[in-house]
Amino acid sequence: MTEIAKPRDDVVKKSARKPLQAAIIGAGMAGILAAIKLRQRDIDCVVFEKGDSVGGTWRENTYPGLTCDVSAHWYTYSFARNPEWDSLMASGQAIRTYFERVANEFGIVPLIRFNDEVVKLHYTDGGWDLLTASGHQQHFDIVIVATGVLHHPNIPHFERIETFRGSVFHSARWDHQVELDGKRIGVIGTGSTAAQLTSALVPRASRYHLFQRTAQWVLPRENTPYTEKDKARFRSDPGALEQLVSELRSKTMKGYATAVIDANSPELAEIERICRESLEGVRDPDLRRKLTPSYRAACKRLVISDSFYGAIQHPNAALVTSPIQRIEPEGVRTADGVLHELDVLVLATGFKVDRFIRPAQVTGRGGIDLDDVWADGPKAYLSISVPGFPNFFFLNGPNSPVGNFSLVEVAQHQIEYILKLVDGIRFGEYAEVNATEASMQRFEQERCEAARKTVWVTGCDSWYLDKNGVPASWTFSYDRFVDETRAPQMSDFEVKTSCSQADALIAAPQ
Ligand code: N01
Repeated sequence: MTEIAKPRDDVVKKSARKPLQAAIIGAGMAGILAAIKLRQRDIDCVVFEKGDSVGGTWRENTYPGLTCDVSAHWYTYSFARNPEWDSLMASGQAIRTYFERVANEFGIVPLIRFNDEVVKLHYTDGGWDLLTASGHQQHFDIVIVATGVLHHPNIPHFERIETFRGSVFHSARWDHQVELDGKRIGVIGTGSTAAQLTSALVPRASRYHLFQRTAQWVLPRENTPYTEKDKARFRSDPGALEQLVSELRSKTMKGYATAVIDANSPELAEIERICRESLEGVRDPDLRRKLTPSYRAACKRLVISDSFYGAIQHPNAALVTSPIQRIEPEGVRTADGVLHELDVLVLATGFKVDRFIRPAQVTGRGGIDLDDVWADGPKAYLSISVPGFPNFFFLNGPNSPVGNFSLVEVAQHQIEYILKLVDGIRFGEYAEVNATEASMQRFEQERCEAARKTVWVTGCDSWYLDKNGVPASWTFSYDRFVDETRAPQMSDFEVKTSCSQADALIAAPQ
């Protein structure tokens, strides 16, 4: 039987603690979390943030209609619940404000080096030499990568896009100087972003064009507001709030978590039924046909919206399904020869999801390059540790649970696990720790095997799939994720003691 690491605080005296310096890369939801948790253990840390404020994806995305389609109370740190959420699903701005507030209240902001992108990390002398774009160099004992998944905009090549006379930008690079009211607006893409944009922009545009390459399944969900009475109850009764979080979690988990990992499950059939029923509400049969996906529901990430179908049926709106041929000065020319004249063109074309810490150059033990290790795609044991990269941990790393889950909760499970590994360093049990090659291989084999049953491989293209067509996600049950991240199985890790630790052992009185 494999042994389970014990909680170190219970078994090792405080005097045995080794002072550690940690680097956290990214000051988004996961980076703020890591900083709070490390500071609670008196571990010194510096947070490196390439932007000028905290919030990560909630700082970068500011597009009209931005809402988190995961319920707000579930998308909240368990140690900093927020009775003030206005509705079931919160706006992007409200979420950004929440993370800013938490970072301030927990004293994290002074630990952050803003506008300083990490460009190089090199493992040497039992720790990491870090270099930033500004030339700052520092040595750290551990590194926690919290750079997010949906971070680097995917900007496809559209022929002659540079000739467009109007304004063009990616959804995650919104240009707030551009006037929208009364304008002819085009949006390329039909993912979660485009669906939210459609609901927000149709009422404002003089004419709205949605350029669809693939129809999406849309799950309706009403964004119920919380009343002042609800909020007062959540403020005065934390138990009631926890009960609500638990209900919100189990509602999603019961249906969605099973549906995605088992394409033959009744849960998936039920999701499909609800989506179809909602689609039936589209009155024009031709529009309904165009909006009907030809693949299984949840194969791509489910779009959650109860306003998208209403918006796309508005007299101002047009769903364009003829492929985009090129961009012209006046607008978008499609393969059927039609020119769709536009003032504003938004690329809601998603993200490059295989970057993680990159483009930073990362070299581990013996000079191995992370780019080479990941030549076939990013991989990490339990999404957390990579063989050959000691004391280097990911939050929401490669193949972590993604989709319609709360990534806040996912990151909380992962940080607690990482802290147990860090405790081994802190209390002098070892100086270096990383997953073994064998555990990494076994995990990957099992993960790829489990992928065969998932809905993600049932015949659609999506950002869940890596370049080999394997889901770049957690392909097991969510329960297994919770279980496996409870505590490290130390036989899956390679540990090394430092020379000074070995000396101390020799010199220790018998
Ligand atoms: O991006 P996407 P997104 N020509 O990758 C199309 C999270 N999120 O920004 O399907 C024409 O889903 C592409 O077409 P196709 C969430 O996890 C969360 O919308 O490949 N079209 C597709 O329609 C989500 O999944 C919230 O045929 C092109 C679209 O662009 C993730 O972010 C809100 C094209 C890209 O869809 C990404 O969502 C918003 C081309 N050359 C986002 N290239 C929450 O509420 C691409 N497309 C939590």
